[in-house]
Amino acid sequence: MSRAAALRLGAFAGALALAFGAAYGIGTAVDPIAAADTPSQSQEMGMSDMGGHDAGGQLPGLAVSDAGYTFSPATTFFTAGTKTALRFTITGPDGKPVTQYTKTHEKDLHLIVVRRDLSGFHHVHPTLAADGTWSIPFTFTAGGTWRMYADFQPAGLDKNITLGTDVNVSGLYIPVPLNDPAAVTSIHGYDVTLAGTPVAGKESQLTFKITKNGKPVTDLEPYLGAFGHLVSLRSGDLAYLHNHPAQHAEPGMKGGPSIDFMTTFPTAGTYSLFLDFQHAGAVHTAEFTVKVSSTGTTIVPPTAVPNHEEEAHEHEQPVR
Ligand SMILES: [Cu+2]
Repeated sequence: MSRAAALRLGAFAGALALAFGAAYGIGTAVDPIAAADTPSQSQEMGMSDMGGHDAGGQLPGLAVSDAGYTFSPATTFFTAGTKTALRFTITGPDGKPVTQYTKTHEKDLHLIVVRRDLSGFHHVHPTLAADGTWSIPFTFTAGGTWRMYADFQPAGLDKNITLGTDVNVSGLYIPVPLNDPAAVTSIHGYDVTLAGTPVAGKESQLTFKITKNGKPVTDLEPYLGAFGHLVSLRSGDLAYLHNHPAQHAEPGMKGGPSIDFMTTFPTAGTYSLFLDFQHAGAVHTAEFTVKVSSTGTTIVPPTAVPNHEEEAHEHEQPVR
């Protein structure tokens, strides 16, 4: 909106330049540009309104406002490396902050924060104040345009909503390319393999298997009502996919080494998958790049224990 305002201001300045241009002998080049920009921007907005010609209609996470609910951050400007508070409200159809939620995956609201190049993924759970303000201390690790997703279900609504907004973080920005698609990734000494045959537009099962030092991990701890929590984001527009764990987990249960999810990738394309799992009291996030085709591509996990040296070379991401 402020950009549209700036555009209008630009057009106004252009008109002024036109009015006084003759007297001051300055060009009028600004004006045609502003005039040309205005219709192209409204066309663009019209396109995004039609949005969901993907299978399944408008995908979650692409809109800041949907079904009468709006994601309203207190600010969208931050500085990298500075501890700050992420503060926002979800306003309802009555224009007031929502204060009552139905828990999904054991929480009233899940906040996902990731830079638009799909690096720096965080999945956190802010605190709700009585007035409907959500907040959580947070430090953006680097500059760039980041995206925040609020994944929640308002009380009284029979469906889950995921809204997204971009935020601007000043600081050093070096874009990070996605990892190549691979069936194994490593995080904090755990090796996680992925198996499945994702097909665009069809529900398919994804199976993650977790090992440590070559041994299957059989005492995964429940995390958010399951033995893992999976977020998938589509590369290109950062659409947000819901993934449903095939098994439920109660406190005290032990799981692993395999965790299954049912996922529908709406279209062919490249997706980033972020699997959160809990073991020995700590939550770890394994990242995968998955290419999805309309005919189905089988992801074959390696049969042997991963070669750590080769992996470090290929993925450049293990943190040990
Ligand atoms: Cu969550």
